[in-house]
Amino acid sequence: MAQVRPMLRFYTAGESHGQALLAFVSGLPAAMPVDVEFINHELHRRQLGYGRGGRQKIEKDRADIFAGVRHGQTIGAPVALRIENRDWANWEKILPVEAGEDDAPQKQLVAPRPGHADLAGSQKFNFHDARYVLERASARETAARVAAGAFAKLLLRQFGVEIASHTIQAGHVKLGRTASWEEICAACADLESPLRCVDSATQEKMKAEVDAALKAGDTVGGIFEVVVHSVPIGLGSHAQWDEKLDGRLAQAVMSIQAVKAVEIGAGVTAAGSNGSEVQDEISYDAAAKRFRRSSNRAGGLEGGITNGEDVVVRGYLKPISTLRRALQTANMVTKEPVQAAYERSDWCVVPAGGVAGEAMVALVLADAFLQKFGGDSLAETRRNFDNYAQQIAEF
Ligand code: EPS
Repeated sequence: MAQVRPMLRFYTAGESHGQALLAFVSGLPAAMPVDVEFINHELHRRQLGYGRGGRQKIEKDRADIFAGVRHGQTIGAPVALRIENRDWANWEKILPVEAGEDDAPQKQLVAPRPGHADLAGSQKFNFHDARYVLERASARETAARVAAGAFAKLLLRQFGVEIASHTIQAGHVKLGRTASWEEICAACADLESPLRCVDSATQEKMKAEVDAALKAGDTVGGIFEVVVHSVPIGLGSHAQWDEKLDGRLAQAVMSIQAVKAVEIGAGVTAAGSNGSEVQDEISYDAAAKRFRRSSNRAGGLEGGITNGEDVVVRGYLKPISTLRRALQTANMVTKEPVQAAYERSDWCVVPAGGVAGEAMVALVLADAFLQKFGGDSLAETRRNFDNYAQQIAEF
């Protein structure tokens, strides 16, 4: 089953405790300005958040660009970048590239942690040690996605499209109201915000929930909401299953570690409502010469096509699978019942999940954007975009 060939492709490589994480981005138009400080700021945002483990105290994620960018702009060649793992200094002897001595230190993991890739991955790759599997399955990989996503954001920004996220649930505590675009942007700009929640009273309750989980040796999940503002009408298509942008966004966000459900707009509540309660009615504003919708329950997507309203995508994160109060498991070698291994871990990752969600949404939208407008240089993309904007204005 062939899927639409992406215009913007990206890959990541790298293990949590290897030398570095790598990201490759191919398909960006030439002469797009690249603000390295912005990319590093995005990486920094991903490292923040209440409920993180000790790793973020070790790392200072920064993108080292090796290819595709010269004199501050893209050159129409694939972009390659590296994010150093500072923790590698502590793992060099444990995970060397070369074949090691038999008595070299090892950190085998034979008591697979329920909920992680540990057991299924070990069975699939035929290792009786989950080390290699967990090294790659780790959410540390999202740093590379965020760096790739920053390039997608830089492209979209050229056309006025902005992406932000906020936390709408942590543990059992849920934000009980909608948030405005301005509030979400303010929460994103506030790097001191512990959970990136727009409502301070709710955020305090969320913090208490995270504290209680830590005390109990437990973890919490939650929901992040990614919002895309000033989206052009007409990205994605209703014409074929794999062209539908809602489906592509769902796949991208679902692929983020610990995400177990994705919602577009008010999709979850809509399922339990009547049709008259969930549609967004249409009117025409003659003065502004544009169509308007009375609400945005569709989350900016109708028929898999952007409709010009904000695109709203929610990622539902299960609580992190590593528990200090370990769960029951079976030893992969002896098959005896044992307690699951404990590896240093976070106990709440909702705000970081939101930053990874922004990156994935940006990559999908930038891809759909280039499918619609194409262009080998930014100037060509802009000509195509402006021409289409004229069509929409005259519709
Ligand atoms: C992460 C780095 C990891 C974990 C976390 C995400 O580092 P370490 O394993 O050395 O502590 O803190 O990964 C997970 C919680 C997970 O389950 O994969 C990061 O940089 O985001």
